[in-house]
Amino acid sequence: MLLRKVLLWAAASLAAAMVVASAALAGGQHSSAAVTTIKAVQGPPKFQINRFVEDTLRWNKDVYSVKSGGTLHIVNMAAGEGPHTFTVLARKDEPRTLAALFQCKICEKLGKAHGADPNSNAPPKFQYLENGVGQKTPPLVDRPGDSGVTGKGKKGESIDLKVTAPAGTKLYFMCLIHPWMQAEVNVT
Ligand SMILES: [Cu+2]
Repeated sequence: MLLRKVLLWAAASLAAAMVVASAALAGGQHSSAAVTTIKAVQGPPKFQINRFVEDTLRWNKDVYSVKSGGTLHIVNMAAGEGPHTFTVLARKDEPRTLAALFQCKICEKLGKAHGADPNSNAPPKFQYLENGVGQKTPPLVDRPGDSGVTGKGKKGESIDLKVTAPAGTKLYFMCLIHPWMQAEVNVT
């Protein structure tokens, strides 16, 4: 793969809150719904012999929209490379160069806060972070350091995060495990 997995870890437990999932299915693809679905997806790898192999793992969109007070439904539809994290970060902390992707400082810092051991596949101690601090319950999403792991790394696993940031906020987010997975949420 072009970019290695930065951290190898899986979630301790599945999120219990599955109620919102059905609401997400019913909600469809409105641009600013009460429930916005964010999917980790992956197409077939692109490659050219003796040149490169390209990892196509990504979020299904670059820009999402959610109402303040609404819910983000994060789904792992790309479990071939384990779980994903939805992690809000300051724009200045987004890795934007190849070197920054390979040596992702914010990923190391927040991976540590999750209680992940980069040298093992053991589940992280905390599935969630609130403002950069590990906890077992989902954060209220409104600022950098709010984070959740999708699960153990199985296809279809999901978490639901309530957005409390006021309308007009732009939330930049990434996956700590695959740092090129970056997108944003506009709160309306
Ligand atoms: Cu990921």
